[in-house]
Amino acid sequence: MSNPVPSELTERILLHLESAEQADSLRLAEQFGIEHQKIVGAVKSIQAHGERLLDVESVTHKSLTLTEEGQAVAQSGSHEANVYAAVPEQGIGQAELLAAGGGNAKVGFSKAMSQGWLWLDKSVQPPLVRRKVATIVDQVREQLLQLAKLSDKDLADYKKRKLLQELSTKSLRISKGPEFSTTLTKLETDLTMEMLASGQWQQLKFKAYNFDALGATPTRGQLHPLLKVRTEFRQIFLEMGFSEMATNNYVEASFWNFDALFQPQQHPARDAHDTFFIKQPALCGPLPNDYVQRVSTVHSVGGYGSLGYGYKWQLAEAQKNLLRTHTTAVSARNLFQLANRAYGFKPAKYFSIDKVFRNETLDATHLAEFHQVEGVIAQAGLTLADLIGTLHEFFRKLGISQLRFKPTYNPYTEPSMEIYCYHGGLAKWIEVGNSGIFRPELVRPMGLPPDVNVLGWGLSLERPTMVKYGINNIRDLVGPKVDLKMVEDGPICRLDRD
Ligand code: FB9
Repeated sequence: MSNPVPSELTERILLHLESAEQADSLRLAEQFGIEHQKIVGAVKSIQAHGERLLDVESVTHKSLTLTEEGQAVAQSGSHEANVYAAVPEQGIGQAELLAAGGGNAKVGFSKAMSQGWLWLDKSVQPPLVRRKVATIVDQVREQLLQLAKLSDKDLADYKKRKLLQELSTKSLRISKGPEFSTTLTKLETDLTMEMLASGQWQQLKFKAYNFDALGATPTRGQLHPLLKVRTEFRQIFLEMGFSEMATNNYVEASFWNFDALFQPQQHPARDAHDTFFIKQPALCGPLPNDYVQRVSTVHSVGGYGSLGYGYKWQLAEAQKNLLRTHTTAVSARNLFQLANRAYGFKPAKYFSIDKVFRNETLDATHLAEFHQVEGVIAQAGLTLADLIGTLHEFFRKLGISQLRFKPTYNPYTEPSMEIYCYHGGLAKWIEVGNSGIFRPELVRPMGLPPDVNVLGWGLSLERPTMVKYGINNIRDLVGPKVDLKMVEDGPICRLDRD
């Protein structure tokens, strides 16, 4: 609590006003011989008292004062007068004159020349500076000593010569308010039972409610920015008619994470450098046999128009448990369900947003886990145009309109495209995801009808959250080093607004 304003100062001001009607805080300060700030503090506490004892308006006083240089000129003469004074009868070399005259000699010399006080005698070598007039009047100095008489033109000129500066000081003009009194009666801030019972409340003065006062922010939970962005993504998918896939299984069988997605067993992503394999339980539970058979076949000898990979597919490899490396494994499970529904295939739109794990080299934007956002659409006759159209609609809802697509390779989609957007804030094109049409070697063994195509795309949750919240290092977003204040003060997230 700052040092309380001595109540008598408030009373002194009120008493002063009793007779003066109105006053200026700067004048009062001089009069009371008290710092101006104290007066302002006292006025503020009278204002905060609750009743309108005073009317207060802030006024700005513009005053012209001499600058340091101006004071020097007023004290010891203008630069030109000093230069003139330094010119001896017999004249003096210009260089010597300027050297002797200090920092302002140059200005002074040109002013003295322009005033016609000096002239340069070039008839001698070196040329000599000589006096042109016997005496001078240092008008500048004169004028700076009596500012009040100066014309606006001169004032402006001296301001330009940085001899004068305009100072603006703020003060308070105070006058009696509608509830003026010379005493600050203590205002009650609480209506107590006793006051009511005794009826005393009728004599008392109560402090007015200040409805502008900000309430104390209740300590409350706060959603982590990632969860706010997840909510926005969910909203977008639901608006586009997608339903969310269950993703509550971080541990996945290699079969669903890789084999079902037609990712060959010797693919580099399948070794422990990229994937976290589970030691206990090392192997998964039972897999749907006939489907496993079809997957084994398509890997080894192909089918559905594919040559396959031509290697001996191992069930043991497919049974290895791992931490899923993408939620596309979840899509595989759901597409298999869709293909084997009791009532046969029906068009479907699924999405998932959950954690995936990759044994990657850690850097400012990569951790060993991130949240993948994925969308898949299964329907007869879908084309690449449908995928591009859907991506435009999806990213439009993310507030992103300019998209570019770059062909890429994924083991489970053909054609595949990386998605780029032009990000106005970052003023550059950034990669915002990956997409493609799932290969027949993936969808056909599942039992999906031959005319059904499945589109898919994916991105991360962390990247858009970092861009949205202006976070450059992923460790400031997730992990032990996160500043909870960042979470507490995180603004609401509207992806479609900048
Ligand atoms: O999120 C990514 N970038 C991104 C996304 C949004 C964004 O929002 C800003 C407000 C505008 C900013 C950036 N990326 C995908 C692109 C890169 O960051 C990339 O370097 C990192 N990627 C992750 C994988 O890293 C190995 C992001 C992650 C990713 C990549 C691909 C998929 C999912 C996540 C996929 C897929 C897929 C493809 C076909 C079919 C089904 C799924």
